Amino acid sequence: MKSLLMLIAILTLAATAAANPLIFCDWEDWGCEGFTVLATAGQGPMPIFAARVGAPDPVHTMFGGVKSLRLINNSPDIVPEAYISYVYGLQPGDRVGMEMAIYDETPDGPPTVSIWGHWCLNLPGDPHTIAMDAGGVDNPGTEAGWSMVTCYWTVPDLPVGPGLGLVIKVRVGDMPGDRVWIDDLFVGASCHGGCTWVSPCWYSVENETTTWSDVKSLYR
Ligand SMILES: [Ca+2]
Ligand SMILES: [Ca+2]
Repeated sequence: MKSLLMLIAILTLAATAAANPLIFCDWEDWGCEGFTVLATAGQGPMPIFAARVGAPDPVHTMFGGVKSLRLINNSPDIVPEAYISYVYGLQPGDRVGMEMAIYDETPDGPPTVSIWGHWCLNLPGDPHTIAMDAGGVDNPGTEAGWSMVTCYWTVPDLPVGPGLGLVIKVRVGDMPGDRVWIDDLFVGASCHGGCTWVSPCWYSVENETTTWSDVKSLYR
């Protein structure tokens, strides 16, 4: 929770931001029924098996809920990726922040999990074209079980256009059958020109401002 509040504070304090959105996705029935991930990348027609699951699979319960998202590697030679959020309409210098719960059964070894991003010029229509790698965090968990992971990106000097944005993704390594779980995804951005956010659960539109209080009020 501390890092989440920091995420909000950093994005809110961005000096000339026109909007400070925050979207939330928890893969529960009320917001995400039928939805798992936005897209996948890797080998074959289904490089990751993505499913909304409940007990006995692990579920992150900090904010309530009975479901999480399970990701299983199905890509023999390339580490597959699950795309979980897009933010576009960005400009160089804008910031994007993300916090999410990750369940890694093996913090010191495979299966591995990474939170990664790539910059794209063609969102939302073609999220697979990579204009530039955006980096991320490898194996963020420090102990077996759930870890809250935070990551920030600043838009580099790329051609400005309506499709300039960030694809946030989860990499699941290293072998077919390896699995991780994620839950309770927050994505915020400081957008100088207004931007659009997409997640498997909710869609946010330009200039819509969703605050942490708004999110919490939906779950009382
Ligand atoms: Ca959940
Ligand atoms: Ca691991």
